[in-house]
Amino acid sequence: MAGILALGVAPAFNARAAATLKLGHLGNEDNTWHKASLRFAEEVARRTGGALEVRVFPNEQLGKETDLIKGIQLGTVDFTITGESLQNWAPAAALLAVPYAVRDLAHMDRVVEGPIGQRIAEDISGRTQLRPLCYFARGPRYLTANRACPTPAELSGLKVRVPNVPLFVRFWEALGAKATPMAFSEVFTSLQNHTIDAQENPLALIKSASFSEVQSTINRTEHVLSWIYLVGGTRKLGRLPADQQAAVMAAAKAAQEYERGLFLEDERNLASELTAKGMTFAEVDKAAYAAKARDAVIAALNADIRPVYEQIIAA
Ligand code: 2Q2
Repeated sequence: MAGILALGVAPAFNARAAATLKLGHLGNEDNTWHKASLRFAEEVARRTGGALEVRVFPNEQLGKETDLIKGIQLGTVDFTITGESLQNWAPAAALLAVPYAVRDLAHMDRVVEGPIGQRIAEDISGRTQLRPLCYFARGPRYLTANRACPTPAELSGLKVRVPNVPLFVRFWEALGAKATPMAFSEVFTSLQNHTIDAQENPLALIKSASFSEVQSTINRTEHVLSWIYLVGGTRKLGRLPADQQAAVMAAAKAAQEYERGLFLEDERNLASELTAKGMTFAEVDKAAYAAKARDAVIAALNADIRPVYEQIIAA
């Protein structure tokens, strides 16, 4: 038997062997992004009869968000979860996360699933070689700090970490803060050693990253409502047989539906869970935040995407 395997059967066996694809993201194991990624991997395996295996790496283990984007372009990583950081390659990706543009979840779904979302996704695919496969809704972003910031006046000189998103830098600078771009995996330690004073994120990431240990106050800024894409490398995906490509797309849709259930459940509980961990919610004058940053936000959008911003507001 050993001889037969060595001579004739091995190639056939190889042809059936699983190809392994890698998915890296910044959330930890408790985050819905991770759970949805695991579901995506299961669905891909099931729908390809095990021919494709997706390995999932949380916590920026496989690289920081920007490195993962570059890794997909180079072909060393296959999938990640990303959004407005893609504005460094595709200006339209800024439209995912314009401060005070998307009003609620229904508005977000209309935008993403309609022609505006299609235009954004096409711009991303065309300019980055990353193809959006499905999207996950996110809760509003809140400013956390060790004090209440009811109006922009309290932000003067405050060192606020932002992701590598030029639009966010402009927004926080317009509000008077010192915006500091930094990878997500460095935020906890930087808050702990006071390299930065504050950060801003949806409650889900505030909780899963344990920011309650280093930040006392969640300011109800709710300044950005955005979604995020599960993306795959256009080139690598394009080389898969058509049935496997279809399986990956179907698996992504299944992961999206699964994540939405987890997201809604999370949103119901996050505020009380964070309060139980000792964080305090502080009211803010959102209109004052929005008004002070409005001109800077519009100026930060490229002229050719400004009309799309107007369409988002009107949608
Ligand atoms: O704070 C973070 O790093 C995330 O919430 C980012 O907003 C998010 O990953 C974006 O950088 C998406 O491109």
